[in-house]
Amino acid sequence: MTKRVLVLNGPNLNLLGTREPGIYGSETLKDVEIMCKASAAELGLALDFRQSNHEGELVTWIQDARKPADGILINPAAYSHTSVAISDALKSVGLPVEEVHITNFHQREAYRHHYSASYVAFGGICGFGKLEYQL
Ligand code: CA2
Repeated sequence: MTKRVLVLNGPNLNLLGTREPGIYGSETLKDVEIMCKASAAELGLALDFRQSNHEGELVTWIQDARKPADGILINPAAYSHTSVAISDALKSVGLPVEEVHITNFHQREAYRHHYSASYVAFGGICGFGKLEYQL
């Protein structure tokens, strides 16, 4: 049976490719979605790719993923460092979770060094740019 992956992107990732290209690169979120869908097609995965600027909406999507998804790939963006709600939702849904980050936030401001979502993820990678989503 085809495995279904829910790909979630947190706040401001809709701005990818439009601002701060020195940090986040010049590809847009649409480019990332196209790349992910191409990889998913090769691997025989079905992908549902979403972005929200709202913590509660991300929480609801995670809660609702139990039936329509087999796993979650998430870049919680700034909520990575603050959101107990997203962490709790990821834990409660009972699906395998992988956390990705475009930048190596360990080399950035101290307030980015704590991340709560990863307590739940089976793995997490950062610093490989948009390639991470494919990895
Ligand atoms: O490196 C990542 O993927 C981050 O999750 C990106 C978040 C940041 O808060 C995390 O510490 C690390 C920020 C996403 C904002 O994306 C923008 C894209 C273009 C222009 C401005 C923001």
